[in-house]
Amino acid sequence: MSAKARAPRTSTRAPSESLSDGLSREFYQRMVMIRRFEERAARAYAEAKVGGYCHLNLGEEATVVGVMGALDENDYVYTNYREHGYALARGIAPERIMAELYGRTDGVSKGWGGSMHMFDVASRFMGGYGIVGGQVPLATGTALAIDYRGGTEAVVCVMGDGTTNIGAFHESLNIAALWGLPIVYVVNNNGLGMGTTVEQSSAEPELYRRAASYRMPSARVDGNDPAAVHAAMRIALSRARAGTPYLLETMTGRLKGHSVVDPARYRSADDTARVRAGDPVAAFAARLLERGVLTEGRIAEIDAEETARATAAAAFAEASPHPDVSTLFDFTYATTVANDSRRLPGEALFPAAPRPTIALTEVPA
Ligand SMILES: Cc1ncc(C[n+]2csc(CCOP(=O)(O)OP(=O)(O)O)c2C)c(N)n1
Ligand SMILES: [Mg+2]
Repeated sequence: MSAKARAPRTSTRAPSESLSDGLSREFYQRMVMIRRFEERAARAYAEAKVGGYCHLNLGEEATVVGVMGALDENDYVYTNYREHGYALARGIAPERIMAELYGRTDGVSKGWGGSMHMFDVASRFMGGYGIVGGQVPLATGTALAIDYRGGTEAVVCVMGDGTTNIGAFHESLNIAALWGLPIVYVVNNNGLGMGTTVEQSSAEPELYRRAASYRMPSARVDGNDPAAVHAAMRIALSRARAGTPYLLETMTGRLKGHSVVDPARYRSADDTARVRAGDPVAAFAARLLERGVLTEGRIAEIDAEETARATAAAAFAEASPHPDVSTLFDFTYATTVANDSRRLPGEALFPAAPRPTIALTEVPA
């Protein structure tokens, strides 16, 4: 691996670039699509249609759309468990994403992944990981494979603020910088890791600065502004493709609890009010209205279109069949593994080998 040019520079200044009117409208519609989808997902969860855990991108729509809008079709995407919005913005059909939440065969992971484990090779959407930081070394390995083969693709690895305290984050950034890998680490700083604030958990709370330990360029950007995120992401990607990995910190807020079942009692009323005041969907609508890019009428239409799309996705999911238990292991391992789904907890995985008989010799007194 040849050492490539690196720029040991960090910056808090977001590059200013305004989106074209057409792209602004497209980005706004995608943000509303995510908002309405996530609200519908929360309802389905409350109705016990969705099992397991369910984490939503409510409040993070501008970051999701800005990051994903900058990618090429051939780029690879890794995220954590808070991933529905990223899958939607990647162009995966809402019906397939909702069916995955419902655990049905038409789901993006054939119903076996659920909310946290969406995977779609065709769109190079590589998951969906429930272990905090689990995606970071895998994404870095993908960037290594691209570099090794001389490819032109890049990898984007999305994670939360809390993930920057996981050991694998530091190991991955170190090796990516040493070897000049084509990867952008997006740290979506929503201020909380479950109920713990960034200030309580990170000795350096300006997370983009952590990249400096690896002489990796980085920037912090307003994650509630899709145009700023998009512009910053384009710069990050062009650096990564040229062999300089990059860390982009997006400043967002979580509108709801950590997962759908979390009432978030640990949050102060002030904090909740602050996040609500920064709501990226409302803010972008107001901006586009002011610029004359959208009218009140068109905003209402988009809302109705996206509400209908989410409703249709839920109806599709409801009608999709449950997978047969005999397929439980079919898509889990690369090589065939016997379906062992009927084994009870505590039972041996393989039949016990006969115990060797040990002949005891009496020791004379
Ligand atoms: C290795 C590991 N430790 C702890 C957990 C439990 N856990 C799940 S999400 C989470 C918080 C992660 O916060 P952050 O990275 O900021 O992501 P966010 O949920 O805010 O998107 C924790 C501690 C886990 N899933 N994996
Ligand atoms: Mg967080």
